[in-house]
Amino acid sequence: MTRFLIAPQWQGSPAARAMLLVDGAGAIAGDLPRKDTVALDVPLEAGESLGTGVHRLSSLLRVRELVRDAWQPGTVVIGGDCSVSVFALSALRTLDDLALLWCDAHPDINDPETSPSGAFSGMALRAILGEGEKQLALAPGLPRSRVVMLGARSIDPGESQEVSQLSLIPPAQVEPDAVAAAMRDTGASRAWVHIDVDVLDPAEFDGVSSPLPFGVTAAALTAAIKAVRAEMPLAGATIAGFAPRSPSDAVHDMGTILRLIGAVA
Ligand SMILES: [Mn+2]
Repeated sequence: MTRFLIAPQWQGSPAARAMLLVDGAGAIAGDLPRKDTVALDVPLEAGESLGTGVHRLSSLLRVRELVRDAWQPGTVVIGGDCSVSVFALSALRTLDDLALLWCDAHPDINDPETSPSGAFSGMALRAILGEGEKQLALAPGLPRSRVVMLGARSIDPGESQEVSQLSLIPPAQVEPDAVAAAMRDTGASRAWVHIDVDVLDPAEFDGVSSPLPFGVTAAALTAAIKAVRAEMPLAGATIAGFAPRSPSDAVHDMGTILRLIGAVA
């Protein structure tokens, strides 16, 4: 049985309409079994950077506290923006035997110095590696050798050096055996699957802040996740970035969302 943790949080997003992430989390929550779903009472306010290079840091720290308090093994965390993966991984007792499959159109591997926006979601993976703003970085961080990046196709100039050090699977090469092999090669014995829904191709998925062409199909992604699960158990998963522009748009995408949830749950 899987438990779902809903984090209707937007404070890490660079998008002009970041609050749509709150609507997206709510829409997903409405389609999950109520008895297995816990919705966090995330504050709506922006919060402050507290003198750091991370916008809205005070609110992000509060969301992290909420996620940690509610965390239980085997939980699927539903965002919100990609920051929720940092908070969920910070709740794990250890990252020692864990590999991370980062499925996202963006590497999210900026630090406060390279970030074009100051938005923490674009620094989320860097924080998981234990770097960037100290108040949010995991300590110890996950080694780069245990990250597999799937579907990235919008890489900031300040990120390319970092990305070149990771195991990379471009969108056109998302194929079950290749993804399973990349995860096996990390030497880890369990996996975390992070999915920003913008990894999907805009031809089959609408509800994201900045759609990017040449993405992954839901069929390819779910087949890849299935192959990974045949290799090693999941420690947990995140589904982030759902930002439908209207309730009817949310309905349009919900079949795909539920398919992704089915793949990780
Ligand atoms: Mn993204």
